[in-house]
Amino acid sequence: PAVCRPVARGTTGRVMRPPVPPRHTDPGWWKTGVVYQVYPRSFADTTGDGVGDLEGITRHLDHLAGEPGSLGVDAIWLSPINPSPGHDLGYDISDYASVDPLFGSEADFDRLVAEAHRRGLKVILDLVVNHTSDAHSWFTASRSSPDGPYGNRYLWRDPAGVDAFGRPIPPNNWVSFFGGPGWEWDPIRGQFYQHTFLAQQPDLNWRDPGTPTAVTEMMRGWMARGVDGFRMDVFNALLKDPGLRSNPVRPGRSPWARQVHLHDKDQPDLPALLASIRAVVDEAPGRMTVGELFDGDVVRAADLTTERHLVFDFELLQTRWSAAAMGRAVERRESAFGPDRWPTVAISNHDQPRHVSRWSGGRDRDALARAAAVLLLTLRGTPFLYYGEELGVPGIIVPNRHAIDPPARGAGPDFPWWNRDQARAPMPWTGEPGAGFTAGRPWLPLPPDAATRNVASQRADPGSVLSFYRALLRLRRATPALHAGAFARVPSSTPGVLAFRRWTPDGRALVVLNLGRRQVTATIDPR
Ligand code: TEU
Repeated sequence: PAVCRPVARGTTGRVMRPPVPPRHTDPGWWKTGVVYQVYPRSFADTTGDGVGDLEGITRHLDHLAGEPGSLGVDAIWLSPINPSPGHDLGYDISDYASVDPLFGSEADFDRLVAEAHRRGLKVILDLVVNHTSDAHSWFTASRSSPDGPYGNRYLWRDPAGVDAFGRPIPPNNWVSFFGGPGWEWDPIRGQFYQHTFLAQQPDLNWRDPGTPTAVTEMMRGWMARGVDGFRMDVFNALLKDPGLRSNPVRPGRSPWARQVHLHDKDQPDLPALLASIRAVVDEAPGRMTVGELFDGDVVRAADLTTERHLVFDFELLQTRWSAAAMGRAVERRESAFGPDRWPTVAISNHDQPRHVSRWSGGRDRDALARAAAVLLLTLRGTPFLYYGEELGVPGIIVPNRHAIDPPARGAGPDFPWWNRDQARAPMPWTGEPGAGFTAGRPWLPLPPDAATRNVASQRADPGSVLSFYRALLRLRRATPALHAGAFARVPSSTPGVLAFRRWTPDGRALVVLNLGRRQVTATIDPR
């Protein structure tokens, strides 16, 4: 079995020092804290419709913070809660200013924020502004009145010509990340519109001055209701090449991979746009953003990171569970970010296979879950913990023909796609039939082992994955080296072992992980 020690003692002595750094040196919750990602559909259903809701989140806040038995995280990030036709399950928003009735009322949201704040939890919303839903009133107005105030709000273009059958040809070669062309012909306007994701997710034109004005006004509205930050969906794709030039092509496994994405994302004027959006967030202290890097590497993630504004990179998420590979990934991150920029640590989210299933490869799942917890919570950076990982929940199996995730339904040999339903199963709270998640029929199957692997059973078991997370989070909070310290790898010649040190001027920690399949005795020289 994989053996892990949350924080080992080095040959040089004890690692745990008294907590509480002086307040003036505390760089902020966004840096030292731990963010817990809630996928609202799957957290807790209080109405019996089988879909999670805001009231369900509020009722379970004690699981996260505020009482002695809580996990002990610092913030929650809610995947989108705005009204949406649901083609991409909330990532296609039809009204930015309100709460989807599927999840409850405006009052439910305000109560959730108040109850979270009462427990010291910050609240981060998902800001999905690369695109809207095609049901958004901006799009309806844009497609019907090219000369009206919303005429330029999306990326409309005339066809490049017509094909042999008289059908309009798209303006350039861009493709959708979710398969198929990146342009959709709109018979109402008689033009194509561009979409990086589904045709029901038209991309906003961020070069139309109306777009930043409307989006920042909307952000101010949520901040006025107490929101502490935003996770910015595919934030490096907001701006496109003004001339909409075709991308260069290259060999690859899918249409998306067969292009160099020179012109449909990562434009030179992106940092200036981000600075203006981040300035709005910084209008009051204590707020942050985390940008989701879309299809880019860790160097790009580091480039776009600034003070108080984090970026998700997917280096660790895409690395296999081996000490050598993980060690290299960690070093690439460290050298890209350098000592002055602060990374994030994410090993699972709503788009990726759950790491327990992705990495276990026949290993003991609980041991893997614990070792992964150590990685998540002791590397340098702000950890983002995906709901259910604290129980070691495995992925569920949903065949593509039953998939709810839209790109999975279009998967094929030229469009390989991981069915994201598999990471979105309802949270198991109890061993009862609906797992304490719902009194009705859950929108996705419950995890297969929900009857035994759930919050109630793990709370009562000091040897559970949940108890391990809780203890580790407590240790992390009490140890400045772990939540704020510098990082360096410690060499080990023992196969399977990954070791590193973390330190501040007045405390240090040594972390030793066994990623191998066998129990080993490692000699570590922490120097
Ligand atoms: O995801 C963008 C996205 O597809 C990438 O994060 C991708 O998973 C990564 O590059 C690895 O291949 C965001 C949301 O997280 C996702 O749920 C939405 O479907 C998508 O944007 C569109 O809004």
